[in-house]
Amino acid sequence: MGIQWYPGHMAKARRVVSESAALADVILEVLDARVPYSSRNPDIDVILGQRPRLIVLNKADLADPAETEAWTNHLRELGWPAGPVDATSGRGVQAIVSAARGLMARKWEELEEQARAQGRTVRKRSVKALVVGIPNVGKSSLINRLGGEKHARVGAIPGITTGKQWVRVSKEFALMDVPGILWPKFEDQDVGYKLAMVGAIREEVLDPEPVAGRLLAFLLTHRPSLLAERYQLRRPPADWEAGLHEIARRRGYLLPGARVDSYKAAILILQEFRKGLLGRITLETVAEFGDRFRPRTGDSR
Ligand SMILES: Nc1nc2c(ncn2[C@@H]2O[C@H](COP(=O)(O)OP(=O)(O)OP(=O)(O)O)[C@@H](O)[C@H]2O)c(=O)[nH]1
Ligand SMILES: [Mg+2]
Repeated sequence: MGIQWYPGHMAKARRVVSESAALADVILEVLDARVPYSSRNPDIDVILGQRPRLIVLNKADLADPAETEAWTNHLRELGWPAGPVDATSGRGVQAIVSAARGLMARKWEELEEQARAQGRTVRKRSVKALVVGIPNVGKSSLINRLGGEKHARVGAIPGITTGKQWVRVSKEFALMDVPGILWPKFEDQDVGYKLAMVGAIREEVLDPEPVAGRLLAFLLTHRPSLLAERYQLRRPPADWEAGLHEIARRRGYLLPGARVDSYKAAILILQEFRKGLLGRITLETVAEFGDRFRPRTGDSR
């Protein structure tokens, strides 16, 4: 199965993000801590331009903590200010605020210097930060956390935010919430599958079986005990198809004719993975994917 998902509204969303970026002082680029590589828009530098940016590894509560720490360190070594966040509990949010303040302090210095050279003075205004990322990654949740209130609508399916909205979170900060964006083509099908696993792609356009199948194959290779525990499997299944069937049987998902309902099992596995019920799982490690991030260049800090 090929995952291709670029409905018309995505092109519009991309335009909204790009235009909004032009108005922002700082960008918060939200990645999914479980798939830092696949959740990063390959065109992000083009869309955002050279603006101060910091990387938020959200949903850290669902990811392997050791891997999230490794990713945070790796990104920082590449020159990106970065930090893990759990936008549902608010963990890590204060560190992001401090980092954003740090970025802004540098920018104010530059502006003041320029103004002095031109014999003007600059008046400090609130910082405008744009929050960008793939659908369903937690942008609106993060904004609500930063604002300490429910400003932005949040939901478990991708595509909740449709327009743009400035949210003033304090005297110091105004945040812009925009729709999540995907890119027109997944060069690497693996990226599409992972985005489907973490819930960035609308269910209506997905066949859950191959997506759950890929997840099972990953878990059978890397974390077999998690599957055995969650679904009380006596023996590790030989492959993902056997796994899917076994899980369906254990759950009593049966169809007429003594067949198992592997479709229903696939949906269950994806739902449970997304809720963290299978454990804290990172699908992309620094060891395997770290070198796909380039060092920060120019002024994109
Ligand atoms: N476990 C966990 N869930 C989160 C976290 N952040 C957000 N969520 C959940 O993820 C889902 C999507 O959150 P939103 O804040 O609506 O995501 P969004 O990026 O604004 O999504 P769109 O507007 O659709 O692009 C919701 O069910 C949130 O409760 C997090 O850090 N951890
Ligand atoms: Mg949103």
